Amino acid sequence: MAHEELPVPVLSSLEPVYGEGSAFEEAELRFQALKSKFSELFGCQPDVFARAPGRVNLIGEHIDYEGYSVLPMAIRQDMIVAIRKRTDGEKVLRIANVNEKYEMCTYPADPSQACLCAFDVDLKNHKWGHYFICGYKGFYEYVKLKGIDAGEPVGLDVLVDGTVPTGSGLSSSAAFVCSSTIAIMAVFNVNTGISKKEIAQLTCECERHIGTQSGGMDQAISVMAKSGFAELIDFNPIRASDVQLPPGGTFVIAHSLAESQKAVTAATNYNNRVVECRLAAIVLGIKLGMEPKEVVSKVKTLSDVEGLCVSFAGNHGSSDPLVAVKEFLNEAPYTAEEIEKITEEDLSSVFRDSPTSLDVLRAAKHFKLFQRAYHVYSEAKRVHAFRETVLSELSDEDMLKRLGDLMNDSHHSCSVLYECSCPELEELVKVCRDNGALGARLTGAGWGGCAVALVKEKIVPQFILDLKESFYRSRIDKGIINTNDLGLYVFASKPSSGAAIFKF
Ligand code: NG1
Ligand code: MG
Repeated sequence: MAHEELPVPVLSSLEPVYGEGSAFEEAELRFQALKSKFSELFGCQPDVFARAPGRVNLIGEHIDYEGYSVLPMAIRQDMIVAIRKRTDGEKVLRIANVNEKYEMCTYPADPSQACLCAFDVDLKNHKWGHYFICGYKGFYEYVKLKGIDAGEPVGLDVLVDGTVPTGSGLSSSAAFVCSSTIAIMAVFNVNTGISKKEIAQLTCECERHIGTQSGGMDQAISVMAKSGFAELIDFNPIRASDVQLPPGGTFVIAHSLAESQKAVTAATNYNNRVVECRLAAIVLGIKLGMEPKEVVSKVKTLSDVEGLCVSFAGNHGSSDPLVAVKEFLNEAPYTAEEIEKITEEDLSSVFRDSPTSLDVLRAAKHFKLFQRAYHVYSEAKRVHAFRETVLSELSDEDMLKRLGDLMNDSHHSCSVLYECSCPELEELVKVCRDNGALGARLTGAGWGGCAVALVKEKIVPQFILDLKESFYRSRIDKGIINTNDLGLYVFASKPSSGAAIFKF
């Protein structure tokens, strides 16, 4: 357990990963199709396959990068990467997709040239293949750091098959980065003796090459998930503890049909919130007695100053960081100048080592420190309340009700304090609740993508039908989606298994 490695099943035994029945049959067909498409494209068989699942986050949004625990589960939708080393001496990476919507991308095999302008994210040049290159660059950084000899870079042929909808908050990006990284490790025979935890850490760093200042939730759950369990994921160091969900409840995932392109909107959305949280932590640290110079170099996240907040609140008869937030942060948004008076340093100098943060400073007019910090500290508590509820002696009925309430509170906080919802998600969450969900919330980064609803198992089929009528019908009539594709946009989900390497 302490040093668990990735499973490496043989291709003829997909059951441990995909389960039995229709999921298994579907997976067999996908692997067969992938193999024949691979030979058609590249004239030979792949050396190895790797798969990594997407995830739904049940609770704990936008707090992983602040160092707080989150509670996701892996879903059955995944990315499979087929890969082989080229034997023709061509030092080129060819990355193709079974879905012809994605054109083949090529990159030089030299990792220092495999252009991915992480620090100059060129929006017009954002190509889907970049996510593979995240894994590729990260792999070479890793072997260099560890002194592992992976040999001279060689050309690679890669074919990808993904079933995680993109831009949906279900972490297609992490599924892609994880499956790519693992496939690369496997094709270079560098996957033994490395723990899942280490791979989770590595893949998280890999994905940052795309230019988002991600926390590690998505990669951790994709790599460490176990079938049948959600996981409480802790950070610094990464750890996963199984969470058995109560019987009688099912999580239904529904797409708002607003696509969130996180890599493209990073400066105003995702990275903006990471910067606001850092600023809130710095201001709190100073207000709570740290020297401005010291705080800027030491405080990276809100969890770094929680200790100070709690001792302050403790003096006031409470052990709650929210007390310090209310006392020391203004509800009105801060300008950069107001913050600089407190930090006694220019913000451009505070963030000089982070080009993506400097992009945020250029794009932002003001910073909502109170709201972001209040969300993070309260959401961190809700994650623990969720876990405690699951472990409690409550009846199944009361337990499900309490979990639903926590999910609703989480959504409210995401929507009002963190402002990462959007009109389509607001409508969808309301429709879910109106149709009997015990709780519903946006999941993942937000600004589009999916909602997750907790629904009593016995009403799930009716709930999905109702959602189809009250949310999707008008969109079908307008031609936004096709009736036949509805199953891709709304489905019940069970906790699925994590990443694996498949050999012949
Ligand atoms: P999605 O929804 O997959 O873009 C992102 C981050 C997570 C986490 C959530 C918000 C990446 C790869 N993932 O997820 O780490 O911060 O938002 O809770 O950036
Ligand atoms: Mg993502």
